[in-house]
Amino acid sequence: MSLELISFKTCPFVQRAAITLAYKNVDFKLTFIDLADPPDWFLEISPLQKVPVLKVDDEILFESAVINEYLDDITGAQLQPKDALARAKNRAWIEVASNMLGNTYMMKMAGDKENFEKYRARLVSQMNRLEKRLGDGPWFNGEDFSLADTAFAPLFFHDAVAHYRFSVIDPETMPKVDAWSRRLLALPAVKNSVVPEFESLFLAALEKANTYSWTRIAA
Ligand SMILES: N[C@@H](CCC(=O)N[C@@H](CS)C(=O)NCC(=O)O)C(=O)O
Repeated sequence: MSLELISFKTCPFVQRAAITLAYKNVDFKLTFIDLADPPDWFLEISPLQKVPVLKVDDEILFESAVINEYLDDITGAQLQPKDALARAKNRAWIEVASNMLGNTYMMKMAGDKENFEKYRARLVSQMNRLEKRLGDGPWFNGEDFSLADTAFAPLFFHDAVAHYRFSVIDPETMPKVDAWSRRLLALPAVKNSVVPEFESLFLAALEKANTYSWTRIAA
């Protein structure tokens, strides 16, 4: 079976799949597209016209959470709880992570301080809720590393961009989130889940869109 992951270089949702694949040592082909000018073949195969798309031989899968569950099902030791309720709760929290990724994007892409602060406040409140959900770790479910970890890792990766310049994690009030985040960022599968030029591409996008976050970096 051949696996091909269709990617955009700064997309955190693609990063989830890349982390799962690397963590499980699975070989795959990585194909980059430019979302500003998507090729026709991509528009043809992607129902929501979004990345990630996973090609499994000639079949098409989309949606990062679904792709990760499939990848987990077909490879190695399972990264999902066996208990049905625990598994469902993990899925629900992965959805929270998706929402938080959306708020992170909206915060960094905000054109003015007011919108930046609006999305920042939403994220801080979500991080506080996450802090209450976490146990003693080391991972989201305790001892067992899971797809919840591979789904949240890109959020923390983006939180750390520009030397934590826009981090919403307060180590004093969110010690569990802070420790979990740093543990995830230290994993090779997470470190190597983006291209080396990730940060410069991301910052260039902030500059190009004339964002409030860029004016703060440039000041
Ligand atoms: N719910 C989707 C979200 C994927 C997503 O938003 N991808 C963005 C890039 S990071 C995208 O392809 N955007 C293109 C568009 O919306 O036209 C998932 O989890 O896979």
